[in-house]
Amino acid sequence: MHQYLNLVREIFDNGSWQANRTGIRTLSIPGAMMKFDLQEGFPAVTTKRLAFKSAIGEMVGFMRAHRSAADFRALGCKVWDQNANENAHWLANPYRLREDDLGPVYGVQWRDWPAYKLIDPADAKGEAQIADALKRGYTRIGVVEDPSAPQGGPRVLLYKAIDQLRQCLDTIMEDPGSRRILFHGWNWAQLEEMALPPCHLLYQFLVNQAKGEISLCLYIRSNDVGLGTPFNLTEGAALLHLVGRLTGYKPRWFTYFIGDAHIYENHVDMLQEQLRREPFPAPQLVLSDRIPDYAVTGKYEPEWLEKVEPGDFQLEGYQHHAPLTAPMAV
Ligand code: THF
Repeated sequence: MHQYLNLVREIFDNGSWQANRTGIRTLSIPGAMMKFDLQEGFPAVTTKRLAFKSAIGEMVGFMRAHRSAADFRALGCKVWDQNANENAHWLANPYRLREDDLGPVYGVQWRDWPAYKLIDPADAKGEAQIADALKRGYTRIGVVEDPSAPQGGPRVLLYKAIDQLRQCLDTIMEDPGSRRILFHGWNWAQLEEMALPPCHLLYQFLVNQAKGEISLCLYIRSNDVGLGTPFNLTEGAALLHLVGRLTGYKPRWFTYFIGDAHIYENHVDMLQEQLRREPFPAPQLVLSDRIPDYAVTGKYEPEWLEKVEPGDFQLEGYQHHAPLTAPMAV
């Protein structure tokens, strides 16, 4: 994991101190990239002990569209507790439903992105549009006045929860050459309903049919390099392994783009200690045999996106230095 340490070094060398929402300053750089060949091993941080089970639990919770820190805890992941219950702004937010609620974060958008259509039934193509929407799984909610329509007038309102992740898998199976196999977390219509707007927010899969490989580009608008990056690397790589297994492709390139790459002031000691340590060789990720391998069965079973359990992911040959940790900025 020299790439991780190079990023840490680059931030120490070139970063600027910035104030932010948390009140704990960060040393930040604008824009960074890391690229991993998953055939060479799994991008686990080795210069401290990676909380692998916790990170995998978080990814499994996202795939199940969880929005409660309690659900993440039940999967072995406690990292959402503080954002759910200790941020004063969130505690005062009218959209916070109850203790442990996070709002419609990550997985809710991945699996249930709320989509609406307003169709003018009087338009020449209105009936055809409504028929098309119903065919696509939209539900007719009712008739409303559309204030944005130039002449006013009634509009048929239709709703559907879009399963972006499932859509990605279906497209990998049906149209692997597509350059549109992506899911997005940045839903402007619901940002204010979330405990935290998404940091890792754009995932794009790329298939190389000739080589039988699948790759992932991930964009993270803001990344806490001390705590968040090791988790997000683990999760993206694990997701690519899982999607590859379910669709019959070998996981290959994992490219990781960061917008604001930063080190919190109270993580400086931890990361300087990591720079003094020599990284160990990358471990291997082993997916359990329970998860059907499309390349073997020839049977497409996307329901495993929800059925998969944290224990289905194991790191083999993970050598690491002594544990180090630091507080999360809320
Ligand atoms: N807020 C901040 N400030 N940084 C983040 O990275 C972050 N996230 C998620 C939401 N808000 C964030 C939460 N992700 C840890 C790891 C990931 C987190 C938050 C915290 C953490 O404390 N890790 C410790 C212990 C983990 C454990 O034992 O479970 C570690 O040492 O790795 C970015 O997605």
